[in-house]
Order: sequence, then structure tokens, then C-alpha cells
Amino acid sequence: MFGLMDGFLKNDPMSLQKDILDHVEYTVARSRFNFDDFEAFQALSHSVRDRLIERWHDTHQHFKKQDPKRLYFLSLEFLMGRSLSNSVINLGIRDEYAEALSQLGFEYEVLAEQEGDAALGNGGLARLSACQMDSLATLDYPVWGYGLRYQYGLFRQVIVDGYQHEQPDYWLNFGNPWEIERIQVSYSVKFYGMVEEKASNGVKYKVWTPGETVEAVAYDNPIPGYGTRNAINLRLWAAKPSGQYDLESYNTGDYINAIVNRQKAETISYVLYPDDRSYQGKELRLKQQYFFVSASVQDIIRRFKDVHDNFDEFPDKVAFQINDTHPSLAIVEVLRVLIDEECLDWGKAWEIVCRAFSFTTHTVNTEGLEKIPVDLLGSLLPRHLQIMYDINHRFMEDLKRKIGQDYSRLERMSIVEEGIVKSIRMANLSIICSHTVNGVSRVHFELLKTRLFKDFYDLWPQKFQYKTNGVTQRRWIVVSNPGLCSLISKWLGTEAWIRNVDLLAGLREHASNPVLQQEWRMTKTINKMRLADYIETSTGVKVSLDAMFDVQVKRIHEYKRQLLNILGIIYRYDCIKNMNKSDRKKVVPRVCIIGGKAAPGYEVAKKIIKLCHAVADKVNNDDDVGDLLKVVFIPDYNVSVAELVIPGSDLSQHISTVGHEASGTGSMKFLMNGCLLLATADGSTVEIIEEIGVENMFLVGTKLHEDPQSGDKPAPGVSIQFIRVVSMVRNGYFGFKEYFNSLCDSLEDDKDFYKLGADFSSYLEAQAMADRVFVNKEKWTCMSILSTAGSGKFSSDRTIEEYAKHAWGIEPCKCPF
Ligand code: DL6
Repeated sequence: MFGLMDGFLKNDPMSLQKDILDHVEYTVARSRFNFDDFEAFQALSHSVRDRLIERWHDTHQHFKKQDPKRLYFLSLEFLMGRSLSNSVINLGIRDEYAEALSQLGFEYEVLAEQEGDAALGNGGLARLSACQMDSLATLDYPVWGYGLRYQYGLFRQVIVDGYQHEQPDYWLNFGNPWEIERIQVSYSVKFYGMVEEKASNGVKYKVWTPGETVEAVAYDNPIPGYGTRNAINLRLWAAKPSGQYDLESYNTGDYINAIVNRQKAETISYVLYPDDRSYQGKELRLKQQYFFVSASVQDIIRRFKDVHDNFDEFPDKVAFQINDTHPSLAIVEVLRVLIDEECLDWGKAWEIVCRAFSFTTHTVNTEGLEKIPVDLLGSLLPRHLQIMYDINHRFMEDLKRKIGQDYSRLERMSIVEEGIVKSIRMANLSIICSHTVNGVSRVHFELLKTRLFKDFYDLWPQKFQYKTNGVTQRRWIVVSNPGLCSLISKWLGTEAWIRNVDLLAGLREHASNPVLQQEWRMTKTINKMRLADYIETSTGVKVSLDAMFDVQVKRIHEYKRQLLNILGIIYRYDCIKNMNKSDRKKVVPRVCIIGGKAAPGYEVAKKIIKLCHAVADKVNNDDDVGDLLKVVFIPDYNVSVAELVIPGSDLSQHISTVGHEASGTGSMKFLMNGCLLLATADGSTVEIIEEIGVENMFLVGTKLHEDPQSGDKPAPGVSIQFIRVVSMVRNGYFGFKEYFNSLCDSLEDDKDFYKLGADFSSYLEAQAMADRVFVNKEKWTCMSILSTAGSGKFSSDRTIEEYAKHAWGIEPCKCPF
């Protein structure tokens, strides 16, 4: 009940009620005698925000006083989802608010549903950043997050006749109570222009005269920790026209056009790029990257200089984390500021930078690595390109001394890629300038060492580490599955697991206890009811609670193999159709649930979505099959939909082609919620198997003792079942014959890059095993409890502790209550 002891604001239900009503009257400007659910939600949010601000001020005062080494977490994407429930739970005052609201005639849950998602990110990487911010706050680390305040987050997915359409996400249209606009915190960010060499007293130096200036304005988002007074800051930058008047355009008399052109500056932070794999060669994307990096670096250096006057101390006070290569211009920007503005010599500036930066890559293959055309860089950021060339020149000279004239290796390790389009390799830049290079799972680390960055690993093995990803149990159990949360606390006799998730292991000893099993199943049924209602309202399909809810929700990608799932569904349908009555009685009813967005330009992924709908149409309208099989595609999958889907799932699929998923974090959320996994030994799943035992999940494909990375083994022959289901699609059994032709072509032997044919039999076996276990309720429930019990390792709290110790060198800085 730490939340009752807050600062000036009182947290008893009476005080909260008064607060909410004050906000109805004075913030929302509605009469306290007449306001609707949305207005009540707005007032409630502002009341919570007041409490967040109190803690946030205290935390920053405390950080200021202590002056610890701070971490600056730079990420172009944060997928925060909703904030209300997470905030009231972390503040420890959810029940008090629920009581206050009920006395006012409102239901807390109904108001929480009014909130839209903050979807400032695409998928895995972006949600990981959000989970890590929660852990950083909870563990009292002195941290600032920095990112971009996109006006349009990830597009809304609308399904029309089974096809995906993209619509803008107007998430700010109804206001955002969680942010604090800081008009006084703004920095000028410069682009284009030219660089001249000048000299003074025989010392040469470079002067960059920019051609365009845009203002970056800060929007602060307090992130509360759980069970602590600490609330850290996520500072997001929005672009505004510069205050400096472009006199020339005004003087030409074209006043209107001059204003309109200046307004274009805002487009920099307008929209999130909706592809989570490739952004190569887009000027606006590069502008976004530099815009957010430049403003953040100015802010960080200003904060450092407020207290320190010697840059020697910089790496002892500042740690930068760059989340993939998207913020890696920060490295060059810090060098530029230190050399051009703070007048440090190259050697000193270089040493500071190399001690300050830590880099995490989330990518598994060379094609996924970011490259920026030299022409584009040279035009937008001419001084930065020079610095990149300087870094590369020194690195290449040093490397030649170490490895000699191995030109092909020198070429591979160079920051500059020669070719038709000469480009800068941002990953090489990041590795060369960072003190640690982090993978996101053990398997990923092996890939980095042996394939992706082998040349660099051979040179600097000590730089390479991995920290297996994790997710926050606060969001993924406490907020999204309150029933399970209470049940766990009851059986462990404590709520301490919410901060120390290893305690979940204590459930193991009760896994076969029939009383817990009964309560566990009851909780699942309630969550399935919630999900079934949602399915009916969002898709119109009525599903039976007795069926196994089998779920695959994630971005649609060929390597994630939603297509394998759909072919499996077709196989199941075909089998049912060919069964006699008595065999049908043995069929385990299934509801196959798929959800996820395809990048707007990713045609194959869009076809997969359409195929899913085509199959769903056929199956769901076949009265002969009835409740034995239902197929649903949940539209517009996002964080808040995930909060509903995950707790209500029985089985979840993570079936990427081995060697293609760096980590995967969806599996961890399902695991925490006691959903059984049907998965390949890819990414973090390998470590999940070690924690829960392979006997507690359904493994597809290679076994653990075989080399999960090896793509070199001959593929097992394609089964007759595979040929049959593909030909059903090809022959138009589900309609749209021509449209699906290319999908079917891609599954032919030599073109089946993602090995669907090779893994199909093993996939069907795993599915059949899941059916067999599902009918044995005791066994299934036991496996489910053991899944939750074994999920402790996959908390982002553990990941963050590892980063703090082994990469960032930061210590907790706890604000006194
Ligand atoms: O590390 C977070 C997440 C991993 O779990 C996924 O396996 C990986 O695919 C994803 N990568 C991205 C791509 N981003 N970039 N660049 O989201 O990262």
C-alpha cells in the first residue's frame, strides 16, 4: 500500500473522487453533474498524471542531488500501448481509484477501455523498449529515454473483403493526458548546407554552415516504477518550424508561401515508418534519425555541462544505449560536438565516445542491416559524412596493421560499402565506436559471432555479449491478467513476485495440486470468455469456450511462417471433412486465431492475410464442420488487443524458420500467462525450453541437441500432405486462384526458402500432440502451471540488471519515499 503515502496529494478514495471531479470541471471543462465515460476517463487520467508528476519531480530532484552516472536510452520506436492501468498499478492505487469511481457511478474497467494505444513503434524492438523502460523505473536506475513523438503512430489495419488496408493512426486527436509539453525545452536541429575548412593560429578546423534549421520541442512522459517512488522520463521530440525568420522569403513578398514552407518542418516527426525491416535510402527517415539524435545529444550535453566542466568525466557520468542502428548517428554527433564545438582533439573525443556507447542489434541477417547512401548523407549531413570517413580511415589503417593486406576482410569491415550505390554501413560504424555489442538471445549471439559480425568478433571478442530479452510481468500479468495475478499471489502467499519474478518458480510444487488446477482452469475460462466476446464483436464469429484457443499473433512475415499455420489449418479442415461420424467425435475442437499487421509495401505478407480470410470464410461457413474448427483473423492487432488475447489463449505458436528470429518476445508473454507453446527452437525459445523442459511444450522441427543454426542439412522430403494442401489453394478450393498462385509457387521445392515443406510433417505431429494432451485436462493444466513457473528468466528486470552491470556501468538511485 505504498501508494497511500504519496507526496502532497492524498490517495484515499474520497480525495481521489474530489480530484477527479475537479478535473472534470477545470481540465475537461464539463459540468461535474453531467459528464460521459470518455470525459470521466480524461479526468481520471489527469488525476493520475498529477500523482505521476509528483514522483517524477522528486525523482529528478533526487538524481540531480546525487549526480549518478545516467543512462540515456535512445530508440526511434517505443510501443507503449495504454498508460492508465499500468500507471495506477505501478503507483499502487488501482483499488482506491476503482472505489472512488464506483461511488461516482462509473466502472474503472469501462473507463480504462476508453484509452487509445500509443503505437509509436512497429513490433518486437519497439515493445521491448517499452518493457525495458518499465524495468528501468522499477529497479530505480537513473535513466532518460529519448525518442520521436510521431503525430501518426503505426497505421490502423482495416480489413475489407479479407484484404488489409492501412489507415492513419490519429492517436493525438483526443489529446494525450500522459505527456507534458515543454515549450521551453527546445533545440535547433540543422540540416544540409556546406562545410568549410578554416584556420586560426595555424590550427585548422571545420565550420558547418547549415541550409535548414528545425526546432525540436520536448514532450515528457513520466514512467512510474512499481513498488518505488521513482518515476523516470521518456522525452519525445516533436518538430516545429524554426523561430529564426527566413528573411529572404519574407522579403520577396510571398508571405503565404513562406509560412507554408516553414510549416513543412513539422513533417519530420509526422509519421512512423511502418516497416520493421528496411528503411534504406529514404531522406525523411534519415532526417528523423538525425533530428531526434541531435536534440537528444544537445539535451544530454547541456545536462552534463550544468554540473561538470571537464569532458574527461563524461563517460563516468553518461552511458548511451543505442537501440539497433537507427540512433547510431548519435555517435557521430557526439564526436562532432566534442571536436567542432567543444574544441577537443580527435584522440580525446574518440576515447570519450568509445567509452560512452553501447549498441544492441536486433537483426539476424546482412540484408536487414541498415545502409545509408553516401550521396544522401553528404547532402543532408555533410559534416557527419566527413567524420564517418575520418573514423573509417583511422580504423582501416589500424586494421591493416593488425591483419595485413587481407583486402576482402578489410572491405567487409569497412564502414563504407563501395558498389553501384556507395553507402555507409551503420552497423559497422556502431560496432567500431561502441564498447559493447549486444545480441538479444544466446542463439542470436552465436549468429553474431559466427556469421553476421564474425570479422569483428575475431578482432574484438571482448566487445560481444548477449542479454536475452525479457518482458515486464507488470504489464503482461498484473495489468492484463488480474485473475491470474491474484491466483499466483494467493498460492505463493506473497505479491513479491511482481518485483522478483523468480519467485514464480514456487508454483512448481503445486503444479499437480487439484485445487490449484481447478482455480487455474477457472481463471483461464474467464479470460477465454473475454476473448470470445471480443472475437465476436471484432469479426462476427461466435466461438465455443470448449475449443482449444490456438493463437498466432505477431507481425506478418514470411519467416514467422503464418503460412505454415494456415496450411496446417487447411490440413485439419480436410481431415475433418474426410472423417466418418465416429471419428469426428474424437476431434478436439479448435479456434485458430491469427492476427498481425503486414508492412504496407509487403505484398506477400498481404496475400497471407487474404489467404487466412479466404480459409476462414470457407471453414466458418461450413455447417458440416461447425464448432470443430473456427478460423479468425483479429484485425488491427496492437498492444491493448494483445492484453486481451494472450491471457485467453490455450496454445500459442512461435514457428519461425530456425535461424531467423533474433529473440522473439511474444512467446515470453504467453509463457507467463500459462499458455502452452508450439514452437521451433529459434531465438529465445531455445532458452525457454531449458527453463521449462521440452516435455512442457510442443517442439516443431530440429531438436535441441541438433545444431539449430544449421541451414546446411538436406531438407527432409516434402510430405504428401503438404503437396495436397498446397494444391487445394492452387486449385482454387478457397477461391482467388490467380491471386494465390505466387504464394503457391513460393512453396515449390527449390523456392521454399523458409522451409515450410521441410517442417510440415513435424508441425503436424506437434499439433497432433497438442490435441492429445488437451483432452487430458490435468496434464494440460500441469504443463500450463509449469510454463508460468518457468517464466522467471524472461522478465525484462533480469535483462536490465545484466545491461546495467555488464554494459552500462550504472547503479540504482532510489528516491526516498
Ligand atoms: O529484440 C527485440 C526483437 C526480437 O525479439 C525479434 O526477434 C526481432 O525480429 C526484432 N527485430 C526488429 C527489427 N528491428 N530492427 N532493426 O524488430 O527485435
